[in-house]
Amino acid sequence: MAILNILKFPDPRLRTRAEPVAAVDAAIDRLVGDLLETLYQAPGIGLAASQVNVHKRVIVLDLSEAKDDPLVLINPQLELSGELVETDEGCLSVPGFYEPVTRRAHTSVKALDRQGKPFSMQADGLLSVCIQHECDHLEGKLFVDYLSNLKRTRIQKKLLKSQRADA
Ligand code: QAP
Ligand code: CO
Repeated sequence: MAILNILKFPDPRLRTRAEPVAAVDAAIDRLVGDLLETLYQAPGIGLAASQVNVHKRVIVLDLSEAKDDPLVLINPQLELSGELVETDEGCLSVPGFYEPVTRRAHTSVKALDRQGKPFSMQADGLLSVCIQHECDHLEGKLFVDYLSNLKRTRIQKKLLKSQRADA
């Protein structure tokens, strides 16, 4: 397994729309393993393949305290319902920033698991928000897109500045 480099906002590659996975084969299994290792060492609660510059429809999440309960969604299809809820969201591609985002409370998901087997599930609370956030990445969308232009521009400036300092 390997720890992959996470693209940082405003890298334009984060705007790529991901392609469906045609077959859950050994290469996808390796990608899932690498995504989980990258997620755990970050550490984070969710990561989309788009964030490591692999434009395939694969996301991994783990909201457990012990980081021992991974959820893998391949080619996820979402149906949203319920009331609007506001959550402070962050993102490994937008390090150091958490801002409130409003989304639907309930998510119904159909996806393939790591073995390529179709399954469905329901989510509420933080898991629902996190699934919606990660699926947005597959469309090239980021949580900062829901913020005011002023807030987004300020975050962009600060991140570009710290990326220059890193280089
Ligand atoms: C998405 O994000 C999420 O700024 C997953 O310095 C997060 O795992 C959805 C992280 C919150 C809903 C609510 C962020 C790590 C991790 C940072 C993450 C940071 C270090 C973010
Ligand atoms: Co994110």
